[in-house]
Amino acid sequence: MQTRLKAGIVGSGFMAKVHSRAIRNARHELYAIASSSPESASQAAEDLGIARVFNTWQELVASPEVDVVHICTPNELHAEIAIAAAKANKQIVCEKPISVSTEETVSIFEAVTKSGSGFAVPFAYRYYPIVRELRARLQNNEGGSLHLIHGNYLQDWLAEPAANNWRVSQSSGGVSRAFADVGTHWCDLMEFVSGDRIARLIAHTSKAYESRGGEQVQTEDIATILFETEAGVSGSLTVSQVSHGRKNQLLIELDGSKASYTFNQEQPDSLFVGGRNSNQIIMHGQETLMHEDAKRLSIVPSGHPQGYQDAFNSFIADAYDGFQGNQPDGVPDLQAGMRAAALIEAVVISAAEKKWVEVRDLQNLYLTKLLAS
Ligand code: SOE
Repeated sequence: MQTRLKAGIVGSGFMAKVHSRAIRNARHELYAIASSSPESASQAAEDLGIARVFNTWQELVASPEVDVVHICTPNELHAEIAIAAAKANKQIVCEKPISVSTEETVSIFEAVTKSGSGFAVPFAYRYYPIVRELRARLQNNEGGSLHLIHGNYLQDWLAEPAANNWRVSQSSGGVSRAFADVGTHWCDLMEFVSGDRIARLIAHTSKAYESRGGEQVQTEDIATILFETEAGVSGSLTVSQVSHGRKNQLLIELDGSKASYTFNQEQPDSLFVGGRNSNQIIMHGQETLMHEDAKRLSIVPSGHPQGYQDAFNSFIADAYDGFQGNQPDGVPDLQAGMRAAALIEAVVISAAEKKWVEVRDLQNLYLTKLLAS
């Protein structure tokens, strides 16, 4: 029997709204909110129907009533809030990227490991039923041995030169922007479905505009990456937030010796399965999917589209299930957050030094150091 946990959200933007719907959908209590000011917190509380407003995030984290802290602020605040929440023995859901530097990520890792807090990171694209079906087919070797993985993550919300956002600034968003913001989603999904990991990469980053709204642009609009996985698979990734007409296209293609697979987040109810003699389109639905992990997340019959919020709802439901001692399959946890930090670090170094860079295994490196200390 699940306990009804009380959630406190820090932040009042687009992601805070997505989190709030998912918390309610999972039948937990949307208890409180704090934001950059009491006024914005009060407005969000009214919009979202939240009873309790805290004037500061510190008060929310310190409240004995709050069980789970959701960090939905600009990236620069993630580490400070996550560390405080860990020290207050809260469960934590922290938006990606979990910090603006590897150093901050390690500090989070140490605080969360010491406190034993649950920690989930919304790499929620793992929760489309079709993604679980793809993962199961790859795990069953139905595609044969993979020899190529490629794709892109293309958006256009920054395609106009006047468009700006806190993510563009290094101080509030971090040294990397396009790759850290969405390239990490692509990498997480690729490693999740394939069971393989990027061992080394070479990256090139660029800006579409040198300034936005009169401010100098410090972070990349575009990242183009070649990589090799630990299993020796070749890969490529293009990330752009300035590609007109591409709203949120996370496209991943995995080509094996027996079949190829294509998943496109903008058409998340179908999986393309390529073959020499014929191709298939697999649709989501209890009666069409073959694997239990996919059926579990398929909450309406085939032909009824499931979307992003449905995937996010499933992510939160599983994260909270994990906070209560169960172990649902595939929850993106602190290790996923650290993995993203290692990839961001490699992309930033490679782009600056124009060379191939090995991706560090931060989790094992710092767990070893922590246990030795
Ligand atoms: C903006 O690029 C953004 O909101 C990302 O921050 C999210 O992680 C992604 O899911 C949608 O686009």
